[in-house]
Amino acid sequence: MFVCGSYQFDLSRPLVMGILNVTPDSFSDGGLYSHREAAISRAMQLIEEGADIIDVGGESTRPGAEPVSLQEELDRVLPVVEALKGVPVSIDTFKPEVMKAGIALGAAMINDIDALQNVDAMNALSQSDAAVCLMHKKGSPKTMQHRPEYGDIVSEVMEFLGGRIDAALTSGIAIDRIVIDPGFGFGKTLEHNLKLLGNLSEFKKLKVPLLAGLSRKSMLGAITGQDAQHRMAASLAAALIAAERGAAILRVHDVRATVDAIKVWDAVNRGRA
Ligand code: 8Y7
Repeated sequence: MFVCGSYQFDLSRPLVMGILNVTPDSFSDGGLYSHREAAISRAMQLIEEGADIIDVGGESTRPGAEPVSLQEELDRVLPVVEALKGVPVSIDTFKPEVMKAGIALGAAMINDIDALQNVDAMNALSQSDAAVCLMHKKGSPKTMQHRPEYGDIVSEVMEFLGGRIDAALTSGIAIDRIVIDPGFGFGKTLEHNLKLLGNLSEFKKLKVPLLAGLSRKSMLGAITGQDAQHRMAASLAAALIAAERGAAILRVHDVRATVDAIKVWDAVNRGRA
């Protein structure tokens, strides 16, 4: 059982987490009001397409991205969280203030690319009933793609995540609220990413649900030669590979297509639709 605020998921099939970027570059029509409305209607569309959780992000964490001020991030994210009461919402943030304010407005999960390494972030979670995704990255979004090096990537990432699970448990976060993620593309070369995906089932040893974020990532561009707008087929292939290797949550842009792909995968595993 995965407990996410007031929601519970039995994980009998992989969950689909729909990505909702609330950044000016993700909606080209300007103004804060229309921008907000566009984000909310996009969230409703993702739910209608079958998303189990909506991951709302107000700051781009793509390689090379510039940081956003706290106030700007609060202004982008909180109205959307508030409008999505009754929907399982995750907030993609590493800022403790955004975590606290978002949880107070009903967010069920925090997706922290910093894996609660900030003490205030850890406290924000331990004083709540929200779930948390602990993600591995090497370096900061600005610098992480500058020649990342590992000995054995799978064991290094596992060791990090195991340590973060222990820290979260020690601070009082229940095990059924913790999810881990190897952080595809965050300080990893193509080879590193391929090794992590190929060996994803190793992470099951850590005994908490696994989240995989592969949707439209540059590793898929490197494999197929397709630009980000034309990576849906590659993303579906990657999502199914992750599911086959034990991913419990798939973080994706193309919700409807992923839900259909998972239905086929699940029907074959069960021997019935
Ligand atoms: C991931 C993520 C991004 C991921 C988790 C993108 C915020 C880059 N990727 N969070 N965030 N896992 N947990 O291409 O892989 O979506 S941003």
